[in-house]
Formats: sequence, structure tokens, C-alpha cells
Amino acid sequence: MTSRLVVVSNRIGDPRKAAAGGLAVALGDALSESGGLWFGWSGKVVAGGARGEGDLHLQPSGKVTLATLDLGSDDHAAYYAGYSNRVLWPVFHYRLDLAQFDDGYFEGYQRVNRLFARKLSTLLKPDDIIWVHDYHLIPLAAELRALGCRQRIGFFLHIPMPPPLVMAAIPAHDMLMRSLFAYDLIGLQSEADVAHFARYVEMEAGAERLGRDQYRAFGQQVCARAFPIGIDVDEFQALAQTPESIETRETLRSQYPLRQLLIGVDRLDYSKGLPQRLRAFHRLLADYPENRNSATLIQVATPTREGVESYEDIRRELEGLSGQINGEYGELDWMPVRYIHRTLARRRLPGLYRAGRVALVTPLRDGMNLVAKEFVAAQDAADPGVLVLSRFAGAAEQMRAALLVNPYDIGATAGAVQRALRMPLSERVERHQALLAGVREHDVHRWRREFLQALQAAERAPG
Ligand code: GDG
Repeated sequence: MTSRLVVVSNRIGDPRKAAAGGLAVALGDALSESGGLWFGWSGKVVAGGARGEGDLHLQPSGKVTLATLDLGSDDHAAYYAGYSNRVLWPVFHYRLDLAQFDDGYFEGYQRVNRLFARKLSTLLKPDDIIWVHDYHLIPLAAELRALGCRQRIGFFLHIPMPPPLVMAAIPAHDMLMRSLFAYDLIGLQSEADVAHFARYVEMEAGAERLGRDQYRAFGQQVCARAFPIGIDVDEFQALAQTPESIETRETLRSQYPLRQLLIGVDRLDYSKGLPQRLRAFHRLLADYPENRNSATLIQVATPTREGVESYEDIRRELEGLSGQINGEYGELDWMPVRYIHRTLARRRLPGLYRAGRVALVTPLRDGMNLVAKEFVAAQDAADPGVLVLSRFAGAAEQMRAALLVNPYDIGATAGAVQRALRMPLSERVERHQALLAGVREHDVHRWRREFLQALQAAERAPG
């Protein structure tokens, strides 16, 4: 590709630092290969009202230039903590009950998107190719077009696209969907997401379908397709060979020689189904007593979005549930739940995954879920662990060889965990081979390559 790649995302992350988040991990891998410009919020909040202004910092980092903006405190509160995390995140994860529709949030969201567009437009070259990421920045292309930008602009949504009538509950849903048509390409995680998008634009905007993945509405044309995100399998397997990873696995194995480890690794988010998972584990101990004094759940719940009320609530609920299970079933020498509310070093993750007999990846709704793929990549192929995966994770479309569960069905999930713990070696190997082949096939390199090829090839919107 000859054009320069410009990536825009809310946060710019160094994927090798401890900060968790599938987006930072995947984008860091993509950009360090191709070079270019990475533009986003600096992570710094400066005193100030709703300024719609911010200082731009440029910093070279290898082949990539990092361009970051500080945000004023009111802008940050309305755009990030407000509209992004109290409206779009819950609604796109089907949690209308948690959404707080507030006009001030929406105004801040638009103001910051306009600010991003204004600052970014000063850095653009005519043949740049621009790749915008995620729900924080849906209106960015429309704002850039208003400033005269004619470059190709693609958008990738990392979280689910909700069904039309859930989307329609957002007071500004028509404006959000209309602004998606300023892009040349919309990438979604799964076929289910594409179906929701297609139904929305056909029902609510009278869109015309032009061929398999072209849509025409609001006087514009856009291509929308599924590009399931993946991981860098070789990089993750190399990480499994680091001393920290090996030490983590060996320590866990020596501490729990007679025990079966169940592993969960998630941001502490209500979309991840953590209370339901703990209830299913409780049910496992209650209904299948042979697991008492044996099955141990290590749940890492990485702190995230602290200060947003619904996150405080889920944290309290989890602390209560793990205390309850440990109180009821714990012995002097065995605690059923190890609940860790901290971020682990990334180098320790493969060792943790590999020590696990079973991984519990049971979100109530998830765009994709990279933990499921990382778990599979980290296993010993000769004696692999078993993946219990929610059918509501985007990953379930590809990972059919996992034990798929409905995480709302506590009894059935406990039954699947019981089956996973007792699965014969031959079945574990067979399922793992199928899963690993899929994780390799749909890796992060393919995701990036296919998205960028499709963006290059997208028919230009008129204008
Ligand atoms: C969004 C979508 C989509 C977790 N705890 C620690 C840690 N992690 C890492 C995992 C994994 C990443 O964070 C989490 O990725 P997920 O895909 O599970 O979830 P989200 O953060 O919600 O990401 C999601 C993704 O975007 C990509 O498109 O799959 O559906 O919601 O890589 O390993 N990393 C470290 N310490 C931890 O404690 N170092």
C-alpha cells in the first residue's frame, strides 16, 4: 500500500504496557508494521469548561507518529464518561436499563468529535487512508467531510451493533446512523451485527440495497461488512515462552497440584456476565459435589471506567458473590474463588491461561472477545484446556468447537463446566485443534489486511 495509514481512536495505547483493552492490543500490532499516524485523546484531562479546544502534541514513536489531544474536564465528562460510556456502551450491549440519555452528553460528544476533526484535518495529506475506531467517534467522518476532507475513511465498530428497535431508543439514533454514511466502509465484528445494521437502515432510513454489502441512504452510499478481529497468534505464543509466563504457570500448578483451575480474565464490565458466571460456579459446587475442594475459579477482573456508577455496582456485587461462595464452600486449605481486581502484566497471561483446565468466557453480549482466542492460542496442544464460550460473544460465530452456553441459564452453564472438567483427552485435543485452526485463520493480520483492502476498493461516496 502506498498511502499513509492514519488511525484514529479515542485512546492511544502502547499495547505492551499493562493497560488492558483489546483495541490497544490489536491496533498496536497493526500500526507498528505499516507505520503512519495514530491520532487520539492523550488520556489527559485539563481544567476547563466545555471548550471544544485542546492542545495537540506530536511525538514520533518508531515508524509511527503519535498525535494526541488533551481534553477539557467538561468536554471529557460529557463525551467520554457521559455519551460514550453512559449511553452508547450500554445501549449497544442491549442494556437500555443502564442508559442515561442526557442532552448535555450528546452535545459534548458532538463537540469533541468536531474538535478531533478540526485538529486532525490540519495533519492530513491528500492520499492518506483514514481508519477510525469505535463508538466514541461515530460522527468523525461527517465532521471531516464538512471540513472538505475527501480521503477514504473507514470505520470499525469493536462492539456489537444492536437490533434496530434497541438502537431506535437512542434519542439521536437517526443522526448517528446518518453519520455512518459519511464513511466509505463500515466494518463490524460479526454477521449478526451486519444483519442488524442492514435491518436498521432498511426499516428506519428506507435504504436501498445495492449488491451484497452496499447500502444507499441519506443521499450517500456505504459498504458494510463483517471483519472479525483476531489476535497475533505467533506473538502470543512467543509470550507464552517468556520467563514470567512459565513462572506463572509453574507457580499455579505447584500451588494447586490436585485442583482443577477455571480461569476468567475480563475487564470488570457488566457486559462480561461476571455475576452470572459466579452463580454458575456456585451451582457447579452445589449440584456436582465432587468439585468441592477441587475446582478453583481464578477470576481476574481488571479495573475499568471507575467513577461510572454501574461499574461501582457490579464491583460490589462481585465482591459479595465471591465472599458468599468462599464462606459457604471454603475449607481451611481451599478457597473456591480467587478474585483479583487488578491488572496483570500481559506477559503473565499465557501462563495463567495454560494453567487452566477450563476458560470461562461468558459475556452477556460482546463484540468479539479476544480472551477466548488468547486462551486457545496459549494451550498445550497435547493436553489442552476447554473453552466454555457464551453464544452471545461475536467469537461464537467462528468458535463453534467451544462448549457454547447461554450465560443467563445458570444451570446449563454449570452443566457445561462440569462437562468441560470431565472431557476426555481425545475430545479436548480434537476441539482444540479445530479452534486453533480458526484462531490462526482469522488472526489480527488478516483482519487488518482485509479491512484496508476493502477500504481501498470501496466505491467512493458521491460528494
Ligand atoms: C473490545 C470489545 C472486542 C484483560 N485483562 C487483562 C488484560 N486483558 C486483555 C486481554 C485481551 C483484552 O484485554 C480484552 O479484550 P476483549 O476482546 O475481551 O474485550 P474489550 O476490552 O471489551 O474490547 C471486544 C475488542 O474490543 C477488540 O475488537 O473483542 O468485544 O468489547 O487482550 O488479554 N491484559 C493485561 N492484564 C489484564 O489484567 N495485560
